[in-house]
Amino acid sequence: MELKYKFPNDFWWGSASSGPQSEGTSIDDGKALNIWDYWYEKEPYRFFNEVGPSLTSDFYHKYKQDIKLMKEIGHNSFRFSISWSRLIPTENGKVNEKAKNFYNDVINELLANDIEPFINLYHFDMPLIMQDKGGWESRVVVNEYVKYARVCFELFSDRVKKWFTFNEPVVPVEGGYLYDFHYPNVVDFKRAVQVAYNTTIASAQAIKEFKSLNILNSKIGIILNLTPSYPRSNNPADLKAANIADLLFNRSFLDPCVMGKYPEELIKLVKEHNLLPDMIDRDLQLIKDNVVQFLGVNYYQPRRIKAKAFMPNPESPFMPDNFFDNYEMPGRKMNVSRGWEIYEKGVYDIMINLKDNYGNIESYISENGMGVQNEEQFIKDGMIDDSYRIDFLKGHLTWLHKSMDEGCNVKGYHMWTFIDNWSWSNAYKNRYGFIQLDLKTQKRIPKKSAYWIKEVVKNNGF
Ligand code: BGP
Repeated sequence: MELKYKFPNDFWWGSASSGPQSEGTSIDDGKALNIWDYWYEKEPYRFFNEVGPSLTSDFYHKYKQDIKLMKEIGHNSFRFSISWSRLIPTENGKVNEKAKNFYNDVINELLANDIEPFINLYHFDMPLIMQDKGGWESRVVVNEYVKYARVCFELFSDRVKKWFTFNEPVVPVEGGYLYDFHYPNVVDFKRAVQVAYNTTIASAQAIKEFKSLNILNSKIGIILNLTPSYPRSNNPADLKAANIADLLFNRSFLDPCVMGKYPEELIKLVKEHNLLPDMIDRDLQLIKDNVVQFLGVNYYQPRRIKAKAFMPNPESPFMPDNFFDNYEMPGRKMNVSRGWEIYEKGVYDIMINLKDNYGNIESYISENGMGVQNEEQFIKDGMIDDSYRIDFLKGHLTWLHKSMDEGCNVKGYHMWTFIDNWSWSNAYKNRYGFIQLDLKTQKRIPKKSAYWIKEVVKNNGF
């Protein structure tokens, strides 16, 4: 078959998922509460149709079935996360044997099916006991996280060779400390900056631990959601606003994690507004010495920015949005279910930026996907015809391929996600999977896109 877009033979094809969104059995087998379990207990009305994280797609019990399906649709790699509150449920630091067995079984099952496990250590799921100590605002919690990371490396790195310290660390900052969509629902820019800073320290410290173990043929990185900030126009006011959004939401993590230092402009901005976090002398050296060895890029949507139209209300909390307005570009293509713009070229722009300004660090698309509501309406002969998802995939893969043609160091593409999963406060509103999950029966039914990706992987292109 004549292929228009051919990918390298060792390209990582697969998908990504996370513990809190797929494992279910939230507090069974010795698992302790994390902030999602707790928040749902306290305020179930904050979750779509009041569906919480206790069952999800029950990966905890159904992992064998799921891994078999992954194999069937051609996965050669799969990223999941370890749940800190499952592995180390109490303050004494003791490992939960049942959790250890579960993760060992998952890893072994993946390897037996020739699927390489990529493990992420933290996917928005702060253990409640750690949140009670101050969460990411506290250095005590940073140290506890580093101990937990070390336990994971020691338990699993004989078989797991790709590790990540965090998934999208800026999201808990935005959700939990600025915009009220994660627990603890704080709205406070200064505390948000402290949380962001401490997360970066935690990541660097975990990388230091990892390197000290000299694990053969392995590497450790971080997963960042990079949302290119496109200015409305070339008007200097728009350019300035877009640059600030980029500094706050992309470069605040990208620069320290990949280049080992914060952008001067960001430091200046933070200082000018009295937002500087508490720091310890050796921190900056730690960051410098422990950059990531590769990078996962999550990409869903661009950020479009214009200069602020009005003066902010001086009585309302000081926020990142004091510096810019979001811009709704006329004619933009939308995924209306999620309310996110679809802009396939974003993938290319991100990769070119990494090539030109970040040493062409080895990277891959670690999440990209399309959450659609009421997918049952597209059922034809018992199968969801998600042709819109296939178009979405094609569009993004085409631009990714172009970036590779132009020399970007891209190693793979993981879709979000394998099976419809629990999407935080959106719960099961929008469905992302290659595989449909029947919530009532827990039955797994491949969608059209599952058959499409299977062919793509088989041919290494399309
Ligand atoms: C990313 C997260 C995932 C996933 C995805 C889709 O930010 O890493 O956990 O949820 O976005 O977003 P949502 O579930 O909010 O629709």
